[in-house]
Amino acid sequence: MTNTKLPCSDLVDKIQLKKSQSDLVINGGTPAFQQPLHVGCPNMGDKAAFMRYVDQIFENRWLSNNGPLVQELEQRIANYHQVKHCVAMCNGTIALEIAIRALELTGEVILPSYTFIATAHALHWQEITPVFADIDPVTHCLDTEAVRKMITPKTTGIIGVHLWGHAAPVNDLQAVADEYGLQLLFDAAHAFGCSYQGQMIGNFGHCEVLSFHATKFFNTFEGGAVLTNDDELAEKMRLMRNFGFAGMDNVIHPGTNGKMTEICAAMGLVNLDNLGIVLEANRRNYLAYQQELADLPVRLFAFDERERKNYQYVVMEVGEECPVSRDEIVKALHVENVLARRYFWPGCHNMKPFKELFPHAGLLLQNTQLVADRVIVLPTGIDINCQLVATISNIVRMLCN
Ligand code: T4K
Repeated sequence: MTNTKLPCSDLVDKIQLKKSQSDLVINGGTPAFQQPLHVGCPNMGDKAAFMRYVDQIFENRWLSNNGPLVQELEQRIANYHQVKHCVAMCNGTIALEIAIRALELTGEVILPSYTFIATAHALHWQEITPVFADIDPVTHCLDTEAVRKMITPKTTGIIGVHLWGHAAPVNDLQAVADEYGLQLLFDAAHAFGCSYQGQMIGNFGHCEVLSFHATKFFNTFEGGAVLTNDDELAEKMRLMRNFGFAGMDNVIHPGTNGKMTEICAAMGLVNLDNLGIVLEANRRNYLAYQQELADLPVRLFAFDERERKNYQYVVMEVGEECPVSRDEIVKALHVENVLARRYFWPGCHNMKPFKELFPHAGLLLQNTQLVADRVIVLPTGIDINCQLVATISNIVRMLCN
């Protein structure tokens, strides 16, 4: 593991300390931070190690098409998640699309509306109707009973989303899928390195889809993968990501271009060596937020301490008991240069094209609406430290008092 120093010191030197409410920018003060603090600032490993891989790529003259670095990355990610196959792809959305096609989903597929829009787009893009089911207001993941209510004769599958890295109700969803003969897969874009009942994500449903986007716990610039224990499914997806080629001039399956490049795999290999540091920073920041926000009328999303998690998303919920609204807090944080996010407001069902296609979907999505109106995601990662967390939390405190 590389021993990279956490690069927070520059930011700490430039903090504008706030002692009273009049110091807030909304009251005429100067911003707490000179540079914007992003949710999703990339966690990057050792640059020198990356450059050594670049040299190797130039020497090999092998840039794409299942190159040696992609194969090494796949093996290491499969080992990490204790799963048989990792099929690397160019991004998480294409990985979802390929998994959906490989499972031959058609008609209607049930998923949460409270997710990143890519989950719903991946279905709609393939002329499958996304049917939005409500979530549990505590876990923010699919509510199994709500899923049951949305099943029709046209339903062919369920996509559970492990939101914030917290596992969807895997066993209950599997029981429903078995009862109705449906395919089950998981959007595990947030769940790299997380577990469910002690077993690593990647081992549930027919397959699980990871995202390695720049903003994720683990990134390959852009990238994604499907994890599965199903040999046939893995083989099918390998064909599909490479136009269906089974050797020179031999196309044996419909396909697309979902390949990961060697340069992306190089970034992944470097970032895998840095995962311990990212996890340590994320956990430290999460615990610091927990302590700093404990006495405020907000709630920090709680993770099950028995499970493995990556703490990549620090999710703060602003309830009705709070004297200021969620949107007022976000606005006040933004002018302080804390670019907190309202993920995943307003819910997929309120975005195009789904808003027009299903104008009444919200009637059955009351918990989705409630949660989407409450959540603020705060900055974390290796560029954030406890002092920055304290400053951000202090702004929230002043707004709430
Ligand atoms: N399923 C779920 C549940 C997902 O959350 C996602 C992706 C997917 C599927 C699809 O996987 P991919 O096809 O993306 O692999 C971001 C990401 O773009 C998106 O990947 C992610 N989810 C989602 C949760 O967040 P945006 O539109 O909110 O933000 P974006 O990409 O503009 O970046 C956020 C902030 O991060 C920026 O304000 C600045 C900072 N940033 C970003 C990049 C790319 C940097 O500092 N450096 C960078 O290089 O979607």
